[in-house]
Amino acid sequence: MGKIELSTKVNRSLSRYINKRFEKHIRPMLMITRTLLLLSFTTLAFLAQGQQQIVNGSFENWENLGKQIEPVGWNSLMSADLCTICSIGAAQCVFQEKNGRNGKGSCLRIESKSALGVIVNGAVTTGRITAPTIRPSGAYNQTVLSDSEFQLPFKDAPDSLVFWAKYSITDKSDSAKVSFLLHDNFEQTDPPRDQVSLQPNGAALKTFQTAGDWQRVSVPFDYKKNGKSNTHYLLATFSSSHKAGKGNSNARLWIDEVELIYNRSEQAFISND
Ligand SMILES: [Ca+2]
Repeated sequence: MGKIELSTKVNRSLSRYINKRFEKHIRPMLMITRTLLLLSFTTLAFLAQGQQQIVNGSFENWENLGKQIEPVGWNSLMSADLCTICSIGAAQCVFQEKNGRNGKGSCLRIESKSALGVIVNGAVTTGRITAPTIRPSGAYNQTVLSDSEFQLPFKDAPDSLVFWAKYSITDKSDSAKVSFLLHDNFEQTDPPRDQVSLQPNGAALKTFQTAGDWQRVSVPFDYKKNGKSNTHYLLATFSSSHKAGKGNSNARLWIDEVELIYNRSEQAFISND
């Protein structure tokens, strides 16, 4: 066997050996790396679509413990802007209930009351409750642009709002209410007090009861009026009596696990996978 023949044989054997090693060890590693990279990109694409959630939607975090207790991220009558007479009648309407919807953690309890002869609607809001006069129908909630305590900056466009609720009233004397308004860079009011507040970018509104027990409530966002772009804030409110100054002073509303659902992001995630 000549030197050249021997060298060719050795080269072939070496080449076969390298191919075998590549097939056995390197290729699987490359496949795994490729899969991991694909998964990372998919996850990044998924996150980039934005899935902003409500602050403290499970009501586990509370501040000003004691007389003026409020869930973190939310405001009640205790931090409201009230007329002098109204502030005399202002009562604690928002409480931390130890035992959340699933028996763990805590949840929010809102109570309607009777004060100075009128029904005080229990409420929490991401804005500020304002009552310029003692007339209940004049009260409203508002995003306050100059104070970060009374605003929830929000850029996304969720498809629906989902939460767990238990409501004590089962007859016609009262109903609970939820109102989530996505709005532009202005001081949205709820109920609307001006022309611009009448047309939020998106709204999830519902008046409801729960047959006295915990129920999962789902409310779609309606974007028909102004579309999904240009949202700057979310003015969110839960109330234990749906009509201003009316209803049942024994109304009790429990809320837990508030979540915003993004259908389109989930579909994009599935199709990319
Ligand atoms: Ca909870």
